[in-house]
Amino acid sequence: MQIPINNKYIVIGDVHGCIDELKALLIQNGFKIDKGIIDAFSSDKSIILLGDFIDKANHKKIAQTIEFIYSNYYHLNQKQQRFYILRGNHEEMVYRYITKDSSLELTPKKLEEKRKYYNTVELLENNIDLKNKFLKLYSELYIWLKYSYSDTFSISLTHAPCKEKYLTKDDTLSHKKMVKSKSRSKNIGVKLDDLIPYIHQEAKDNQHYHIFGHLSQANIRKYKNKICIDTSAIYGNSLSCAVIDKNQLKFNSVDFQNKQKPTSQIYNTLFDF
Ligand SMILES: [Mn+2]
Repeated sequence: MQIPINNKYIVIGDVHGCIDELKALLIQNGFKIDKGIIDAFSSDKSIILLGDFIDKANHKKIAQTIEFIYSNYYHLNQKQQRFYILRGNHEEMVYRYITKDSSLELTPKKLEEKRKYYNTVELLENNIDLKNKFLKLYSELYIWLKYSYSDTFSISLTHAPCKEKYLTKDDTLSHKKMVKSKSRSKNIGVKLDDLIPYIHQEAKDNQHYHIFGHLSQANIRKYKNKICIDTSAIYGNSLSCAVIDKNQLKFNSVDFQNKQKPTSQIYNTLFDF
C-alpha cells in the first residue's frame, strides 16, 4: 500500500518481544509514553513496524509487546492512520498454528519448531484475550508499504528482502517472498550473500530504497539502495529505526536494555564483501 508522502515516519526493525527497547526507541525519537499509551501529539511521526514483533522473547515480554502494540495501534489510528505494521514470517506462522491452518501438518518436527521458534503459540493458546488481540492485529497487517516521494526518491518497505520482480506486487507468490526469504537455519554454513545473492546483485546507486528486516545483523547493513535494519535486539544487541522525512533518510538505534535474558545467535553478515 502507498503511504502518504506528507507525513514523517519512523520505521522500526524486528522487535521480537523487546518491549523495553521499543519504548526506548520511540522516546528517543520524540514520543512521550504515559502508562503504556503513546501521546499522539508528542511527535508528528507515524510509526511503521517491519514485522516479527513476537516470538523469541519470554512470554511476559511478548504479552507486554502485543498489549502495547494493540492499544497504541487503535489509539493512534483513530482519526487517520499513523501506525502501520507489516507481516513478518513469525506472525504468519503463529497465526497458522493458532488458527489450526489445515495446510500446516503438525508433524513431530512442526511441533518441535512450535516450541523452539514460535513460542508465542503456547502463550496465545493459554490466554484467549491476548489471542483475540493478536488475531485482530493480524487482520490489519500489510505485506508491503511504499513511500513514493518523487521520481528520484522512493522507499519500499517489506519484512524480508526479496527479488525486485516480487517487490510491491500483490500476487500470492510475491506476498510469500516479501514475508520470508530462504531460511538460514536450513542452510547453515552458507554465506548470506551466497544464499540470497539477488540483494547485492540488484542493488543500484540510486535513491529508490528497499528497507527490510528479517536478517538479524550486528549493525544496520547498507549496500547502495538496499538496507537491512534488523539489528538483533532480542540477541542482546540493539533495536534500530529509519526515520523518513521528505527526501531525507536517517537512522538511529537503542541498545538492548537488559530487562530480559537475550537469546543467542551466530551472525551471518549481509553485504560481507
Ligand atoms: Mn523474520
